[in-house]
Amino acid sequence: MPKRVTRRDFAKVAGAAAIGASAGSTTFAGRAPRQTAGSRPPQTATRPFPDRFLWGTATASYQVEGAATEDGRGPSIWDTFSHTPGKVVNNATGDVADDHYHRYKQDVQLMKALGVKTYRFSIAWPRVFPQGDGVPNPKGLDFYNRLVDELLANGIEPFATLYHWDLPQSLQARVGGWESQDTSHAFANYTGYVTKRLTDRVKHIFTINEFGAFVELGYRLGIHAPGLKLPPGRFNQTRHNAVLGHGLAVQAIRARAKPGAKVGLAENLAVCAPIIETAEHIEAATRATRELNAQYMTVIQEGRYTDLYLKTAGSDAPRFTAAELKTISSLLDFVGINIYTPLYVRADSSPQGFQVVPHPKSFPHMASFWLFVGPEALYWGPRHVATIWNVKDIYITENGCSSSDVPAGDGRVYDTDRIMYLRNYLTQLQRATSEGVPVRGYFLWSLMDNFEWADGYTNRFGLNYVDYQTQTRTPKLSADFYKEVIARNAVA
Ligand code: GBH
Repeated sequence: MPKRVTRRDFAKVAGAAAIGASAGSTTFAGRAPRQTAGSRPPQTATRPFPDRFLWGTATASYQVEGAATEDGRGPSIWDTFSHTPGKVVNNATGDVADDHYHRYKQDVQLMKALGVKTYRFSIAWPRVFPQGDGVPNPKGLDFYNRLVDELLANGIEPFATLYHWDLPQSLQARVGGWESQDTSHAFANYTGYVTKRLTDRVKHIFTINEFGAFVELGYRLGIHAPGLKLPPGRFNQTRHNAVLGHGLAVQAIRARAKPGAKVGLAENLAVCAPIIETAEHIEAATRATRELNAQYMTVIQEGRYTDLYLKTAGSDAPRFTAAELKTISSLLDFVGINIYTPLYVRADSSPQGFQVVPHPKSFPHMASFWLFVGPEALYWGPRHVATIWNVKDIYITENGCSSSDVPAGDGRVYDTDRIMYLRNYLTQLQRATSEGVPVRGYFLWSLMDNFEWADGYTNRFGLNYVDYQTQTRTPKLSADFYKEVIARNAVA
């Protein structure tokens, strides 16, 4: 009796063949290519990105640096939160993370190997002002001076974010963090200090990363630092204080920057994709994008809260002055949007005129359960920003995904799912740029695996695999893919 081939056997054989092929198998060598239309190489050259498109990668201070108590760094709310048992998966902390504080030169070489032209990093406020305000700590800023110099020496343009969630713990303890406008003013002060010292070399500054994440998760849902669940009135005021901090920072940057420095923000816009691309659904998705970003991007762009937001909040609406709204909507030089997943919207007969359609249970997602695969987000996100607010310079400041990366026998990670995700998303981004949507660059999240906030080290987003025991970095297959995209300036 011949042995029955089970599904598992079949998968093994198929898997072995796949690895063989990627290692340069010669199985098909010597065979004359058949001259059919299908045997022509894929026409990627017809799907190029604009000239001088800026390809980059991104990270954030608390997620990669480690060195939590070195050179005078004060504690941040993420030190406190991650050291509170039960808040982060496996009680992981960013004490060491990727040890990037000590290994930044090696990490710049990883960027160089990819061929990226730019790198987006964030500055840890508590390194520069250990108490959040008061006496600065020049040794803390020195790290960023060294990093910037190393990047420039390797031909990589630095883009710096001033706030990626590591609020000085002292401000949280003394004034309640973003619950108080003292924090908004302290942020502007810190911003001015850094701007004066870095903008001779750093020409692109982002104020704040993702209001839509750190305010909501940290002050309403309690699953990020500082872990609060504020009632609606206090919470809406916290949202307002955060965008006010952004506006004050824009003014501080304008006042202290060296010539040629530009300012923007990096927001995780709620991107509404029309469920079907018809005029009525597109109109509904556009309206939904304005409304669902009312507390952050919309007020920053328009200088007013939407009627629907204020009406829905009722007596819990934030208190604000006309002068504050003017500050919040200070003109920006560019807009950065972090895009991972869309919301699917359709037109309906409700008063608001749209419905967000929930995902069915079978909707595919990446390793993070929230990361539904919706490549159209990278088309509709920048397109909405350009059409709704007439923005002329847009950057995709984050896009990428988590995969259940496991090193194979040869030590490499064959993350075909990440490549699938990236190829589909980049195809949609190219669709946008080919229609003239003014996207100037793209920062892939992330250069390497890192501390994924409340998920600890369980979800990996890197192009480079990090062995946290040895701090070894190994390029994944997706690093080869991204390198090819950059080299061709086209989807590979
Ligand atoms: C970005 O946020 C962050 O800027 C970056 O630091 C992070 O590493 C990266 O994404 C990957 O996650 O589990 O229900 O709490 C992306 C927007 C908003 C997505 C919060 C995850 C948490 C969902 N994030 N969301 S939940």
